[in-house]
Amino acid sequence: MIELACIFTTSGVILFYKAFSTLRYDLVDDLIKKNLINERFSEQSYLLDNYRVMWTRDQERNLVFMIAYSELLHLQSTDKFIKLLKAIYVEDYYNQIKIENHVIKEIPSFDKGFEQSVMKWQEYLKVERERQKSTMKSFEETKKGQELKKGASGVQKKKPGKVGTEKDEYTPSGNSALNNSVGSVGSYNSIDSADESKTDAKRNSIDSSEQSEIEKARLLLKQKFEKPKKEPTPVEKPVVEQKKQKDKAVGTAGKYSSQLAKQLDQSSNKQEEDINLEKQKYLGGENEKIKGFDDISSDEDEQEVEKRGFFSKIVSNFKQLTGTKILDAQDLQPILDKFKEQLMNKNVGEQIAQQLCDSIKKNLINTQAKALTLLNKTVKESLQDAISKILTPKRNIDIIAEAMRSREKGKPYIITFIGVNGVGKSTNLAKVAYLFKKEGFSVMFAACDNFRAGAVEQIKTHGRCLEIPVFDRGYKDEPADIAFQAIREAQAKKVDVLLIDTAGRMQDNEPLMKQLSTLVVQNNPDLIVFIGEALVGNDGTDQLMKFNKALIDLSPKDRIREIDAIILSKFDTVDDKVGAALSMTYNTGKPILFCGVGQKYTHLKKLNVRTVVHALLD
Ligand SMILES: Nc1nc2c(ncn2[C@@H]2O[C@H](COP(=O)(O)OP(=O)(O)O)[C@@H](O)[C@H]2O)c(=O)[nH]1
Ligand SMILES: [Mg+2]
Repeated sequence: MIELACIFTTSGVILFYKAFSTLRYDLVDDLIKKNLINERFSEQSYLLDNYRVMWTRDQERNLVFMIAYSELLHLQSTDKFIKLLKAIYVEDYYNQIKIENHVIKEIPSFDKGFEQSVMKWQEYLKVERERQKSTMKSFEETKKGQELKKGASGVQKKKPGKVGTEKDEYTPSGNSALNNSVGSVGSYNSIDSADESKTDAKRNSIDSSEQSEIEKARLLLKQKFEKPKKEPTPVEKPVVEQKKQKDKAVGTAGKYSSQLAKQLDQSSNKQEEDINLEKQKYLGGENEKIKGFDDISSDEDEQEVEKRGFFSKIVSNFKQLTGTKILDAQDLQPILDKFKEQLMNKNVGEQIAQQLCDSIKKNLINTQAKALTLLNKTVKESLQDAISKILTPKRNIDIIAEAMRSREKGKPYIITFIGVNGVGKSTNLAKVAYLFKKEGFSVMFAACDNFRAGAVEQIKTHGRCLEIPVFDRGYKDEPADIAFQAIREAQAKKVDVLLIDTAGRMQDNEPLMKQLSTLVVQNNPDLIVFIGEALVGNDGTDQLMKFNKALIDLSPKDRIREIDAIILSKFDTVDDKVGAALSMTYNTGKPILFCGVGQKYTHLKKLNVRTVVHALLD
């Protein structure tokens, strides 16, 4: 739903303000600071945390129209809504502003105009939906749908509805479209402005005498708003007689009608259409080949690696050592020093790089420099050996086997996902769910991130895409209590696997870490999975270590819980990814359960030794 709508002058006078929830930011202030002061008028939308802030200007009247809404809800055609807001305000309300001696004396209430904009917007969406239904392919008809039908098992059972295009969701339709509605008399009467030409025709057909009357009124108001000699800065607020403004325009949050609230909350209306869009985003990709992650790499791949950069360099360095000479420590040292340096350039921590070099050294001493094939093999095997030692720490975790054991005992297997904001906790939780479903387990989600606006809806979306039930208690209850109730529900419904989503938090925020530790201690999940981003390198290790320490420090001495495993997300977005992967495990002893290699549910892969060796030698 729309969280905020505001209309203000470029000199900072608020003409209308309506907030539908308690916002964590002063979005108006943020917009002014970030964009308007810097005269970034070309941009018309940006993201602040979860809020999509969208605005448009009426240059002629020095007005700014802005709306904000949760990005996660994917509201459609919000650019249309802002256009309507602007058109209605300019046509019917702007003229009612009373100004005397450069002081605003009276601001009209825009509540009705706002409701009218919402209504028009809804009508427009309805027409659009009908139009899409008649022109769009069903999901099954699309290429992805066909692939999915062939490849996926058990996820896409129900007959899907119609889909729209992702592009339609929240991208403003561009400058020209927005500008079209500036001061366009009567343009808001036309709902069908998907066909802009119709609107134009309407515009042109307006009676010219009426047009000139409006033009006159406009001119008059423009004069009224003519700036005083001293130019005010965009945020400088002129003196305003606040009383009327206060009563009528400002602070009306909470007073909107329930009918309006329903219209604003489109989440149920658009479920059908949107869920197919979401499915397109997350499902599919089963047959996709992801570089470095195929379990069996072909001989060709192997030869490619051997021919390329890093590996061939080391080997050719060894080759330069003369003939039948038996290699000793002295021969190897300069080459290994170089190798170490290159590993460190690939983001591998120094200690790890040293360990890898030591391992090669140990295996190469006393071999003959001449035997090149042997050299190739030895370097590679030494690396494999050393890397598998690092990647296979104390506890090797097989979640499928563990879940099976729980199922045999008649208990749900419970995993809690933790980590800082935006690392991919919810997305990877959904990927793990997909994996479990494919293996025939019944799954349930617990929506325990009830801190970030829209987080519950995000999990519900995944739930709908995967046909997995979601246990949620909205945004009020304590996460630990929600988890507790979810576990009871999972037990009662004999669900095999319960996946608990939690809110992101910074590792140094003690109250929030305490909250997390309470959730963990009270509910004792089978597995605590830390989600870290592959791209943050050393910071990821720091986050992981601090999360782990906080859990240990904040749990009671007789029930200490630690992080059990790591999922490294966004592996697909970095080149020197293996450095972070090795460091995290090396420094903490926690195994890497999976790597997230994209946004689809199938983009979850096991990090095997071969992948790392390839990446290091590439
Ligand atoms: N490229 C890529 N994007 C990812 C991956 N995992 C998550 N994301 C994206 O990262 C963003 C944040 O993910 P989300 O699950 O909401 O993070 P959370 O705040 O930790 O729950 C979303 O846009 C995801 O699609 C991944 O493995 N690769
Ligand atoms: Mg999340």
